[in-house]
Amino acid sequence: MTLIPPKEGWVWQKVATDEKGWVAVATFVCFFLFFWMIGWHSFGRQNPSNITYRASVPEYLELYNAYLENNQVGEDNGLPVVAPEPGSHVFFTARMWQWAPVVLLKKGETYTFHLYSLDLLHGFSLQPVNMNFMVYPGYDYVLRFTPTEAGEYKIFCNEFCGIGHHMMIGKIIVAANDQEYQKILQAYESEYFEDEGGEVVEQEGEE
Ligand SMILES: [Cu+2]
Repeated sequence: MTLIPPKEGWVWQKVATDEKGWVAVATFVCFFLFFWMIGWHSFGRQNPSNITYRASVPEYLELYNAYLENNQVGEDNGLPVVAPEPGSHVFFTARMWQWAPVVLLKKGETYTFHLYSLDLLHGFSLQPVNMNFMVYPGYDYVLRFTPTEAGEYKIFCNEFCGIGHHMMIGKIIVAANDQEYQKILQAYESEYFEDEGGEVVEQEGEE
């Protein structure tokens, strides 16, 4: 016999004083945190609430592919690289198991990100700034991002999405100034456009 039932009527026995104290403490903490759930939106530097649109996979892919076609400047480990204009929209896709494209940004400029999952639930965890968003399939999540630090940011998928989940890491490069931006951009462009047999100078001259 592993369990002995307590004596009948135990429910009506008096509660010890220290136990009452703990119940009071727990109740206080519950209410305190409950109200802070609302308070943190104002005081806690929470992630910005985002605009969300419904979009089917073909609809979003059309946008995404057109975006890449017009903006791709290079390739990084097999992923397309884009260098969006400050203030412009950047289209991301999540799929098993990659975040694409790699994005080159300028410090202090604001960009509008679109996050979309092509298959199942993924996470957008931007580090080291620690901005975290859930990305459900079927929705285009819009958020504004202004990098305040230069350097390499990583996008980790923080929703378990299968066997390759831990390798699902995207990249955002933030250049400190115009000079650095041009340097990184040119490094990507020279490699990329050379591969395609074109010349960088001509490509730029056509526009
Ligand atoms: Cu994922």
